[in-house]
This record gives sequence, structure tokens and C-alpha cells, in this order.
Amino acid sequence: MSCLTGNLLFAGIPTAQAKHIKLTKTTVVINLIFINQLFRYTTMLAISHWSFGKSKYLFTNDQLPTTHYPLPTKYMIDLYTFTTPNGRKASIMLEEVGLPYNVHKIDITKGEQFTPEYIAINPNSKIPAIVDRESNITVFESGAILIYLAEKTGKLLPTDQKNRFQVLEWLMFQMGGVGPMFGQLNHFKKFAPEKIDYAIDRYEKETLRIYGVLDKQLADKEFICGDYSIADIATYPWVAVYEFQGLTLDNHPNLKRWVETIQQRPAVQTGMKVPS
Ligand SMILES: N[C@@H](CCC(=O)N[C@@H](CS)C(=O)NCC(=O)O)C(=O)O
Repeated sequence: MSCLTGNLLFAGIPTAQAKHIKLTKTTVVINLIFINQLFRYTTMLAISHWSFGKSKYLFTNDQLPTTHYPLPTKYMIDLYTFTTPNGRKASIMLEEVGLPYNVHKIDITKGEQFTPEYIAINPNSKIPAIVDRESNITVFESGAILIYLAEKTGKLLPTDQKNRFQVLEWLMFQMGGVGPMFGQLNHFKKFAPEKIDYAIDRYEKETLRIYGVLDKQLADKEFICGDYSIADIATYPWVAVYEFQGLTLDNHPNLKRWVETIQQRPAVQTGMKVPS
């Protein structure tokens, strides 16, 4: 007798087949096994429903596994980030404009950027990303996040066309030059399993050349575009790691003065510690 027939008997379905089945010892045993399994399954289901409901109240955001989305959150902006320069651009900006935010740590060393839940937020599987639940807008790419937050708050991005485009060109310079070049230097100098002199040399030369470009731009200005702006916020976390990269700013005094000025800002100090 098949399990299916046993199930029919258990369910008491008065089908023609079920009626004509003799209640042998085997039928009884099969039915008992089935009842036992059903009981275990329903108990499991009840427990998991109960604990899921409870978890909403028992856990804080930091304790919840980062792969569970959407998370119950306190503030309107969710920041998905990690302890890297690109992530810190977003946290510094949120601190500077004074928007409260929930921090969700995406541990890129554990591959959390590749979960389907995170890919739904950033299809490129990189940090940072933000979700603004007030406007229902999700933004990835750190440069876009800076522009979005500047526009949302009316801060750190001039509105007149000339100054606005000066900030945007230096922001693009950071996104297309500073970030990728300094990032590759980090990789080949600090993390690559194999030491490749050609790669280290290439990205170190390019990093030093970019230091020179920034140093010249800062010769007669306190900040990259005169006033403090998202161009500075984008660039700072990458220049600030010069010692980690085994470099010095001694040959670029304007850049050194700029780094020292920016690192005094309370918002920068707080933003650089996110995620803790
Ligand atoms: N252009 C992107 C770059 C983002 C990026 O490369 N993020 C790195 C951390 S700094 C990352 O998420 N890496 C994870 C990976 O490559 O798998 C941006 O500025 O947002």
C-alpha cells in the first residue's frame, strides 16, 4: 500500500478507493507514521511563526543578520556599507548634512554583497548603497549617493551652474580616477596573494600623479572647489589612507594641509568610524 492511500485514509476522504482499502496492520503503521510526521511539521511551523513575530521586537538592527531585508528600522534612511573608503564617503555625507540613518553592515569579506537581498538594492554587488524610505528611492554608486543627499538637503553642492559643474567635474575625477587607481594600488600592494611589481609600480605612479593634480588644485584654495563640498567628501577617505598605502604627503604640502583640515571636522571623524 502506498503512502498516498494511507494519507487518503487519514484525511478521511470518502473516495471510492479509500472506502475499499482494508485496514491491515501495515495500513495502521503507515498512518501512525504519517500522523507523527504531520504533528512534527505543524509544531515546527507554529514555533517558527511565533519566533519570527517575536524577533521583530527582540532584536536591534545591528543584531539582525544583514541578509534579512527589509529590516525594521528606526530612521528614514538605510545605509548599507562597510569599513572602506567608498563606504565612508556616504557616512561622512550623512553626518555632514545631519540626516539620521540606520547602518547595515555588509561584510564584503564574507561575500554578503552577493546575496539576492543585497543585489536587489545594488545590482553591482558593491557597497555603499542607500534606501530613502521617505522618497522610496534606492541609490547605489557613492558619487550618485553624494549628489542625491546634497540635492535632498540643499547642502554641499552649489546651485549656480558654474560652481555646480566645478564640483561635479571634481566628483567625477574622484569616481573615475582617485577611487579606481588608489583602490588598485591598495589591492596590489596590500592584499594580492602574489607580489606583482609591474602592477604596484603602475598604480603607485598613477596615485602620486593624482596627488600632484590635487596639490596644484589646492594651491590657492582651502578646499578642492573653494568651499567645502561633496568633491572633498568623495576624495578625502581615499587620500586619508596614504600611510596604509605606504605613501607620504610630504611632497604635496597643499594636499597634506587639506587632509589635516578635513580630519578636524566632527562629522568626518564620526563618519570615518562607520560601520563600527
Ligand atoms: N564605484 C563604486 C565602487 C564601490 C566599490 O568598489 N566598493 C567596494 C568596497 S570599497 C566593494 O563593495 N567591494 C566588494 C567587491 O568588490 O566584491 C562606488 O563608488 O560606489
